[in-house]
Amino acid sequence: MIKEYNPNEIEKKWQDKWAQKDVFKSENKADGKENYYVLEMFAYPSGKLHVGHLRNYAIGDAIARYKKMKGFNVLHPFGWDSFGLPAENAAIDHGAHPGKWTKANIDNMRRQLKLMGLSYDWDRELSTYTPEYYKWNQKFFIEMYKKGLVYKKKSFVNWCPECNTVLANEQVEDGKCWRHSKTDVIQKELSQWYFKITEYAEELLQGHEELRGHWPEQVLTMQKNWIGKSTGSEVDFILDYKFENNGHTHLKLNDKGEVVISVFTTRPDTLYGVTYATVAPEHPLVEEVILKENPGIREKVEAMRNEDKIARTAEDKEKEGVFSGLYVINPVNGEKVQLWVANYVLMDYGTGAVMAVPAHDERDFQFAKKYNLDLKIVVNPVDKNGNLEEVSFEKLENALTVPGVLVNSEEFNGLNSNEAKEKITEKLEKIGFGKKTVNYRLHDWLISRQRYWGTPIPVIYDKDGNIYLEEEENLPVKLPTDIEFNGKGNPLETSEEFKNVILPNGKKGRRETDTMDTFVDSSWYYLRYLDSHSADKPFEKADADAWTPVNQYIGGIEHAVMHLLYARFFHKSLRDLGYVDTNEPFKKLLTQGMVLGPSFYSQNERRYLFPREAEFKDGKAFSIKTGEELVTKVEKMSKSKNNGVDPEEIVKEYGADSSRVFTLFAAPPEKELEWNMNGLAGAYRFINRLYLLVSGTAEFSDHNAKSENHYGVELKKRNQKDEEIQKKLHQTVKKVTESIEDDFHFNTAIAAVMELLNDMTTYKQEVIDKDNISSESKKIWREVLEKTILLIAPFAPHVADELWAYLGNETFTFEEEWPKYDEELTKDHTFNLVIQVNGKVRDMVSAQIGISKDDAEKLALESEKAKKFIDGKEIVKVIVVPNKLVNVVVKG
Ligand code: ANZ
Ligand code: ZN
Repeated sequence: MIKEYNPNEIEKKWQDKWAQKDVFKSENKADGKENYYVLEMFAYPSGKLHVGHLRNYAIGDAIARYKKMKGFNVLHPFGWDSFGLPAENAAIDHGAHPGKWTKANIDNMRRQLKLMGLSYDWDRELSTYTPEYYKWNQKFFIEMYKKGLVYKKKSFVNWCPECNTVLANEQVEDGKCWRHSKTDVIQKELSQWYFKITEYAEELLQGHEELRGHWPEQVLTMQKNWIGKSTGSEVDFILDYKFENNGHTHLKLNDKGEVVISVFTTRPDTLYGVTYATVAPEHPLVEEVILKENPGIREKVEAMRNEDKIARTAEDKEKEGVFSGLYVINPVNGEKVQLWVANYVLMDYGTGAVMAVPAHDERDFQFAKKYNLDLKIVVNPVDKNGNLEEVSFEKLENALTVPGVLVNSEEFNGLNSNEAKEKITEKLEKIGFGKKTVNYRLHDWLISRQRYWGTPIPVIYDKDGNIYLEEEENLPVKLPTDIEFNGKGNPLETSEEFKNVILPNGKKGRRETDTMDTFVDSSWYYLRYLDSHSADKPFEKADADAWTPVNQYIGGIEHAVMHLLYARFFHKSLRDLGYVDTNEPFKKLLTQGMVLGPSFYSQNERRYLFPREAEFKDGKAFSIKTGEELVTKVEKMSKSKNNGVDPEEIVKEYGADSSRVFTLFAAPPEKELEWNMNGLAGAYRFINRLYLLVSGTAEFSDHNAKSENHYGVELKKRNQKDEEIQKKLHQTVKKVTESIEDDFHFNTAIAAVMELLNDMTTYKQEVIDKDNISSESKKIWREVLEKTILLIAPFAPHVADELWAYLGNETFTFEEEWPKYDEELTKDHTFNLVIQVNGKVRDMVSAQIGISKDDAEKLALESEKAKKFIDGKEIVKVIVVPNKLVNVVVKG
């Protein structure tokens, strides 16, 4: 009986059955099975799924189902990254409490996810906005504080006027807010909370060795650049100034009470070329000494402080500075050089002070030129032949930044730059004016935010501002609900009940109103899934050791230096707090490519039109309303370009299976995916064909043939067509398995099944549709149908289960074993035997591999085509190359 393929009906039916039978429930331990943890990055509950989600989850689900069928104990959970600003903004705009908005969004997105038929173990679902979750953020914060991994510090920080909160460095992109690409981030001096990620800088870098080959190299490079390790020397210059120490200084003093200005340099070989020195406008020397001695330059200094920090160091940005009126002394030659305050020196890199070598550093060069400062060449570049090139100062247009041979450098003259770096640093160490050091661009992670919708920081202050950690038995410190969302300042400040607390000593205290960066929430959620509902532990250590690092993590590249670096830091901190023994959170990382769609821009209307507003002629797009030809592009799907598609509508129209098959088939997971309605329709037709073929021919297959005994097929009894379809089947099983094992190349896997389906259609016409089907053919057909269904089960699970049941099976494909192939059956058993006469090819015939020399000779002599050249002539000899050719040599 042939039925209509009706995805909506089939999908609903199987989703209900899976839920009823709790098929996707997973156990932390399964005897005799190896664990496999597959994790898609959890979702921010914006309210609706987008196509990027669909792709991410289709990939993750295919992996989870495949690994389950391969016999692993699979963990595949889902949750919600549900703190953050949008909920608060919605509260300001619509008056709904952030919690209500968030919950409604989660409910809707969970409903949409369920339409996709994903194999999540929903019992493990977690949501970071719940006190049951964020309680553990607070506990970790307290333990990290006690271990010195959390501290509070006053400094200049990034402030987004739009977000109304500070931002971590990672959240500033080209001087703009990561959430507000048009808003300049400004600098504010504030007292903020930090996680000491810099303590792990070296380990985070070294850890890349464990990840190399398993993470995209691009992500490792981005992290490496972000960590920014730089090896060099610290050199101490003495300030030529009599400093009165009042006991409150932040300056570095030597035992003679002199002020020491340490600089960080990667080029100690240029130390004799120093002609001036600079400090950052934020350097403590500026307030403590320079502006006291020289109050007239305050305005200039403050203007520099207010400049954008990123622009300040950009190559093409004009350097600004002002002479401090003071001098410092070069430790190797005793030379007195001017000390300047300069905008291109940053306080939070190195020591905040620089020894300037205009002859060999480009920024110093530009600065010196502008302010008429001296240049002194101390490194002569070596040309290719090793000869010194004469360089004079007048000829210079740029700094000489390449290494070379030292000149004007006393006893170091003649050394090359590398030797000189070592030797000069050795000298500094000997005289006590410097040492080798390593610097990292990575800064501590600023985690406090002046917002409501985040984890409250578990800290109380007394009236003098002393810090008290909240008692552990009082955790969680819950977010209060008596809050005004008026869009002004931090909403938590409006709750008297939250702010005012009594300290353990009975005195009045004030609760910290800053909350944690939401990246804290996402730094350890993969561990919480192991015990999502436990009230007295974040998770069990034994589980954490058994399940981390996560075998396969899947998400977007945009998290390369935020989430993925923070989580690695957190995992290592938790290890050092005794929570887990492993070093890394994620063993393998797959960054899925973006989803692109065609966009249609109207130059007249200056906006992107929706596809429904366009009509198409000769591959061009025109506005339906005005007829104007539109600018078409294929670009990342986004709301602002009106080129997105709604996954829910797609699923309603074509079914979840077709949508999943299309996204997996159209591109390998790591590459960009061009959304294409024809492709989607193609996926639908493929499933439809498979559905009709299986449901239309199942009755002609041998229902008693079981996989356990290789479907009872006796190889010798197969006819040519049986042999061919079975060979194709086994080749396909092999191809699909290998494609999945090769970094989850589902696209080639699905392509292989499509090819198989073509052969199956031919076999159906030539064998199954005929009247007397042999019993061997029936067994083989059974094998073909069953294995094909199992092969597509990870991609199109609903229709797979439907057809599986149609064949009379009572299990779910999810519980079945992944189909096996027999290497022997994948091989070709025939080959094309080339027949030559006197070395010229005259014919080609099909022969069994391993055919004997005599039989091969016989085939050649029987060939009609060859005969024409042999008959009537004398056969001198017959040469046979096994499994290749026969050459008949004739005379006359
Ligand atoms: C003298 C010198 C001579 C330098 C020379 C370079 C070339 P990386 O490689 O990025 O680590 N520097 C040090 N601290 C700085 C700060 N806080 N703000 C701005 N610039 C700073 O760069 C290290 C080099 O950048 C250091 O080496 C220093 O200039 C400058 F021919 O010292 B160098
Ligand atoms: Zn912002």
